[in-house]
Amino acid sequence: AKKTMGLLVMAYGTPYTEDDLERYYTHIRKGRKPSPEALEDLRERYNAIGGISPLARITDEQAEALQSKLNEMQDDIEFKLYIGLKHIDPFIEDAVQQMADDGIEEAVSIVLAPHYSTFSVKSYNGRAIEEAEKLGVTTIYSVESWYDEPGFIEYWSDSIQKVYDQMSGEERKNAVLVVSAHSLPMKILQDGDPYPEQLKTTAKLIADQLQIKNYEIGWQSEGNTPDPWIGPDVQDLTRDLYHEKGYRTFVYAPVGFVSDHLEVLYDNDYECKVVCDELGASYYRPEMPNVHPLFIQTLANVVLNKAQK
Ligand code: FEC
Repeated sequence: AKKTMGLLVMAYGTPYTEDDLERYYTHIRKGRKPSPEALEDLRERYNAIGGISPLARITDEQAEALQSKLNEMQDDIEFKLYIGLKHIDPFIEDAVQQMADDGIEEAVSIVLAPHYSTFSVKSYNGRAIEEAEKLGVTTIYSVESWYDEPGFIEYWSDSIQKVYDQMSGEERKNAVLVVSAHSLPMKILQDGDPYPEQLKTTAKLIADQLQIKNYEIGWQSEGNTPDPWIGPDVQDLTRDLYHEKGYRTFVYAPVGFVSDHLEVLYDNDYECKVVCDELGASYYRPEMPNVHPLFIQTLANVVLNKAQK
């Protein structure tokens, strides 16, 4: 008989309506309400990308596509999807509770973020496992990272190649690829967090595949807190590369993210573009994975591999 397994897909979450902004931001800030100014600043960023983020829709589409792909590609396991979000409902704990209510004994969990960090993936997986242990019904096998999966590298290489193909010969000659992920507070580095090394590996694999020599690592979207964050920030990096290395075409590949959302549509497509415009440089940003079949197939391979172990 076919065995049923839970498929716990975890992602960041985003406000569904403008009214959700404050509770969402408060959750990100671990329960501390943002100041009215900070809230207004965030509201303006969402307004600049059209009011709310497409992330909720895209996360659902990715999760549904992953479930379908997994159930299509093999006959031994029936995967049943549960979505658990980090900062808004349905929370990770809600999803785990639902699995327990449904009597799911085994599940594979995957976070829709490629690189492992104590701050991100570890906290998603930790919350899921803690809730599952409390309820005592479901054993969860957690995928920890997938930043070097061949299909993931191929997705980005193809997406970046399309951008280079659009350039004039002159633009291509002066182009640099900026490969980035979300910055995190520097303190994560003290305990040997693998996050920066994993980003470097993703960047190198993509650059090797494309035979691009001019590429750099950048960090983006750093938070509004007093601690120092990992750098260089992509905007500062852009200015430095323009002045010090003479690049005139900037291609931003935010490979630490997988969807069109605020941190890409605003932090790259608006903020980095402003810097490029100021400098008179060209701005390019390849398409995000979203529900691209190669990307979904890659996630499916990773989940299946975990399920069969
Ligand atoms: O709604 C949307 O479209 C955007 C959703 C969104 C994604 C995202 C991804 C990551 N974050 C990570 C870490 C941090 C840390 C802080 C932080 C703050 C924010 C704020 C918003 C926000 N993040 Fe986020 N992040 C998204 C949205 N993030 C909004 C609050 C306003 C601001 O600071 O800009 C700082 C928390 C603090 O103040 O103490 C740290 C990491 C990722 C990538 C991995 C993942 O997806 O889990 C890491 C998407």
